[in-house]
Amino acid sequence: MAIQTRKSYCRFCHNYCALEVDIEDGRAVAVRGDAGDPIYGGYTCIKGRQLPELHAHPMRLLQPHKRQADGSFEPIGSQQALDEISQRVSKIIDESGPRSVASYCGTYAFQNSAALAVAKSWHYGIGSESFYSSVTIDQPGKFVAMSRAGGWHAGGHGFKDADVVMIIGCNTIVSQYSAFGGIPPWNPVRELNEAKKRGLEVIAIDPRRTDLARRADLHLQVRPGEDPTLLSGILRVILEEGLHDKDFCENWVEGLDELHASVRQFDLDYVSQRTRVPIEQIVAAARMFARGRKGVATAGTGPDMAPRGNLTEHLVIALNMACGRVHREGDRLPNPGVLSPQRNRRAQATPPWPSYGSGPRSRVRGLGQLIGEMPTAALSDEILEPGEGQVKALLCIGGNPVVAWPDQQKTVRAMDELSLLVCVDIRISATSKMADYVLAPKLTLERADLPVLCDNWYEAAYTQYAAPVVDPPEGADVLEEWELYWEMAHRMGSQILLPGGPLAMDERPSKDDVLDLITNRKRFPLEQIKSHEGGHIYEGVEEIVGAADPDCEARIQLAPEGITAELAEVRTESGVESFSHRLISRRLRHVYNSSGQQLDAIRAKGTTNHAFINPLDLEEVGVVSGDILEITSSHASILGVAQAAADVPPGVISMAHAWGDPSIDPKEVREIGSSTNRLVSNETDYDPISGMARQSAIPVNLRPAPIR
Ligand SMILES: Nc1nc2c(c(=O)[nH]1)N[C@H]1C(S)=C(S)[C@@H](COP(=O)(O)OP(=O)(O)OC[C@H]3O[C@@H](n4cnc5c(=O)[nH]c(N)nc54)[C@H](O)[C@@H]3O)O[C@H]1N2
Ligand SMILES: Nc1nc2c(c(=O)[nH]1)N[C@H]1C(S)=C(S)[C@@H](COP(=O)(O)OP(=O)(O)OC[C@H]3O[C@@H](n4cnc5c(=O)[nH]c(N)nc54)[C@H](O)[C@@H]3O)O[C@H]1N2
Ligand code: SF4
Ligand SMILES: [Mo]
Repeated sequence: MAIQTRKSYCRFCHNYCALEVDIEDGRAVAVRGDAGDPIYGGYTCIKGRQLPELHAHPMRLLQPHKRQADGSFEPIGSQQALDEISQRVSKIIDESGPRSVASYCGTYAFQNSAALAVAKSWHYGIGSESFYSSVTIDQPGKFVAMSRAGGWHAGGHGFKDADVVMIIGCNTIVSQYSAFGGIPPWNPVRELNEAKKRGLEVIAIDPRRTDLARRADLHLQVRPGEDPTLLSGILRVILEEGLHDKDFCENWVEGLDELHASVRQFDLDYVSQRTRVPIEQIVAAARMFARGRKGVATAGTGPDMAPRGNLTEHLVIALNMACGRVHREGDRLPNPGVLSPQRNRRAQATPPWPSYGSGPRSRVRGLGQLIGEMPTAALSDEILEPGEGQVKALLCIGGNPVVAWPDQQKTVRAMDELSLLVCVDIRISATSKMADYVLAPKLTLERADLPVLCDNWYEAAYTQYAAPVVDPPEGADVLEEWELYWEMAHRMGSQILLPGGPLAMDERPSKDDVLDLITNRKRFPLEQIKSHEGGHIYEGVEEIVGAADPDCEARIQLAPEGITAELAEVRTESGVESFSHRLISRRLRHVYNSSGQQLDAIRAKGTTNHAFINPLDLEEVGVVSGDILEITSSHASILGVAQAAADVPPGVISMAHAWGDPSIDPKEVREIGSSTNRLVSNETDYDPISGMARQSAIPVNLRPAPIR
């Protein structure tokens, strides 16, 4: 049979690379980057290239499965499973109230462009505040900081015309992730090389000499967890030397003097000794950053998972705002968003907005909602803690709590305690193997989607619609993540209200209907977007930044409540502890958190999450590459396969999360890796607003494992 080629985009990660898919006999046989795509230009990575294998993989669940009395799983028809799940959910609501039913939307809920909106609205419809997602264990500090400081209506400078970027603990070249002005992730090496040709200067702040740090003009090899001190030192130099944008600060900023007084306490001897960054480099970074006319500082997961992520993110805002790194009147905004509404941006500040502190509270540690979501770092406690509001049912959508949440052993106890655990997962994972029902999802090439998540990350007015290009394998009984919620609402008589209106409840709507209601204020009708096969740049979307409203009284707050006190507290710390190393998180190119570890081409790249460590440290501990280390925090121990790595400085160990299994047999660490979240406590070292536990810069000791 002839091969047919269709366009689609990859959803293995959130980068959404434009693809061409070869289809033979109704099955995808090959994928490659769409070389004609105006944004991606043919880019793909090893993970995306496995889509054909993934769709046909023997581990892939093709039917829902139900746990039996003896603990085994048996296939069950989807309508039967949905009837039973709806009945059990209704019963739990009747007995314990709507709050006892929770959803956790993990990374693959973000990859299906309808899942999050429908899940959230379903919760609203049944009156349950227990909506959780991976956002609150990712970089919650960004939301806390933005809401305290306020912002700039026309947005901050982007990468494309920046003279300088400061990238703090973000490794886009591997993660394809880039927040607020970092390296465009579509083809990061190409983007970086082109920008360097036009003169861009790059400052990387990372304990590890990463792929990005090697290409940077300046690499500050900060001690893990010491970003608040380092950024305070950098700000101190900028403000002491008067390198900030005084006009901008005078007109639009409040609290600069208080912030200056706070960072003045961070004398460079102290900063250097605590962060292990030489004084000359701190001064050079401050001058390089402030010298550029346009530029941006941005942070990733590393510093946001280390202690005081909110403060780090505040200092990032302070660096950008003190240097006036925002779009001004008359600036051209090439992409205010294609799927988003026109906003008529103005060159003015926006006031602080309350993203936390109101609404329902968590029952533990005084935590509450952040951006309308309950804090995932406390969900295991909400399940284990008896009493009014205890979570009894969990719908886990494309997530893997047992390896991703802080405190693995507590998470396992929580999954065990639930009256009902439903997972929508492509496979039997460390979490779904504990479920009562595992529902089998449709995969990427079988689904329609729009890149809602990154609509205004693109630096051109670009979007792409993916049509389903293959059917699920014959005999499969699969559904989409959002369809679970629709089917429950349909049976339970509740509503799902999307931004564009309610979903029809008598007959299941099409995916296009759902996408249309989610993106109801898009610039172009869905039919027009669908008429372009593949990605397309749209004309007439760009905006020119307008003048400030003369009555605008909003100012960016550089010293909002809590900041000066927290900086004073940091200044009193020595940074010394009784552990030899700090364990930092990282991403591996060939896997996506716990996804991909099962595929052949990926397993050929490695079957474990190595403990990367400096050769000098290896020698000191008395092991060689390939030996097994025992890694012990104040909370627990794990095993890790040692791997000498010159890019990791002494005193640091670098390991990816989301590997292994809680019931790991020590002999299996080479085959399935181990979970760094076993080392983490969510009760002793956590953020008081988001509950974010210390999931990077974890103090640990090392020794050769008793078992080799
Ligand atoms: N120590 C430490 N902990 C961390 C982090 C860290 O850096 N260090 N990072 C944190 C961050 S940033 C995040 S986002 C979280 C991630 O947390 P999670 O999202 O909970 O973890 P994942 O491993 O990404 O889980 C994805 C699950 O989706 C399944 N899956 C794969 N494809 C599909 C699909 O097409 N559909 C469906 N329905 N399911 C699918 C996979 O089998 C897997 O079980 O972890 C956090 N935890
Ligand atoms: N290939 C691949 N891509 C992924 C993922 C994956 O698992 N694999 N995961 C996805 C997810 S869920 C997310 S949220 C994004 C995250 O995207 P990124 O934030 O870019 O994640 P990382 O690549 O882990 O980069 C974090 C960097 O922080 C450094 N770091 C660790 N601790 C500290 C610290 O205390 N201070 C400083 N300054 N740096 C520190 C680490 O050395 C690392 O280089 O990536 C996504 N993309
Ligand atoms: S970077 Fe790789 S995994 Fe991510 S969308 Fe592109 S091809 Fe897929
Ligand atoms: Mo993430």
